[in-house]
Amino acid sequence: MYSRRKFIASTTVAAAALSTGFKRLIAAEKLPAGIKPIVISTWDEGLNANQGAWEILNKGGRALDAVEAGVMVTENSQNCCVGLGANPDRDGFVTLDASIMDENFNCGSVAAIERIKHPISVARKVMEKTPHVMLVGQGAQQFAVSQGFKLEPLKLSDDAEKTYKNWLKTSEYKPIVNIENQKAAPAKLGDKYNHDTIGMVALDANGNLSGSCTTSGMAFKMRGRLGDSPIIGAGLYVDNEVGAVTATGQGEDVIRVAGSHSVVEFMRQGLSPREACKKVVERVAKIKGAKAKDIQVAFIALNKNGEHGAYALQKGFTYSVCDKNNQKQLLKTSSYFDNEL
Ligand code: SD4
Repeated sequence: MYSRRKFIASTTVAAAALSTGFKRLIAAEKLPAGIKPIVISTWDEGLNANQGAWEILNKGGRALDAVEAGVMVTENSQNCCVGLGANPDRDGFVTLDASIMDENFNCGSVAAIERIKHPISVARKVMEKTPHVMLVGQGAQQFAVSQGFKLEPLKLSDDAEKTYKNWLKTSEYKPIVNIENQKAAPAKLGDKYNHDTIGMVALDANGNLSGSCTTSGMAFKMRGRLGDSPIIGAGLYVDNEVGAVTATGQGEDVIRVAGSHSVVEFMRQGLSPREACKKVVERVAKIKGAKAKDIQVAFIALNKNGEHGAYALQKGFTYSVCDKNNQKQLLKTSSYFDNEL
């Protein structure tokens, strides 16, 4: 429980950060919660994405529409590598994965889709227009075209091309912990190498939850590799009676523990969003043993009451929150290793 004194202190810090326009990291555990509507999303890029969602939530709109519009901001962005500007797989193709889920267990996803600017919107069409949950590869692309999506040119962005050429010199596949928040690329990789995923969950004014996740997956992955993001229950899960969760980090290790679904189940048992995320991260750490040090896995969770929390394996994970009191909050989370809070 938050004391009134702590509540005032933390809102004041957040308001001060806002009024000065200063992007300030706030410890998630010190924040009040329980406000609706609200949207939260992964990493610093979530600050911008949340604005897209907020335009809808603020007018009393549906969480589903908000989480689609929110991550489209990131898919559109020139400043990060979600979407067609992203780094390619090891054969030089940008392949995108996305998933979406509403308040009624309706869900849709696309995986390894190419030349489509907004995979999240194709995922929504899969959910709404087909009897299926998931379409992959060429079939997903054909479906997108049949729904009026334009095929974009088969060309890497200038940044991705440069990064890919650098990578080809060694062709070493090695995920980098927290690469999403590194503004400067590792020298050997190129100039711009700072994001590949955004996950978002929202609670609307009517008390309904929805979630979305969109990614280019791990840079230089094997052709055909899928991570957790398009897999319902792994990268994203929503149970409108309980909460909504999304994941980021090394997808293989999120899939292994049915990550987002597991977090929802811990919340169902009465754990707070943060505690539920922590349980699943601890499970990943146990399974990975000594190798857990080399990877990042993180979850963000929002429950039916608008309380939110997150937890990561490694320090350095951030998530972004937007509600009527604080439009642009960036929260740092505690972590399994080197707990920083
Ligand atoms: C994947 N989970 O494809 C994604 C990658 C990610 O921030 O989240 N990166 O495995």
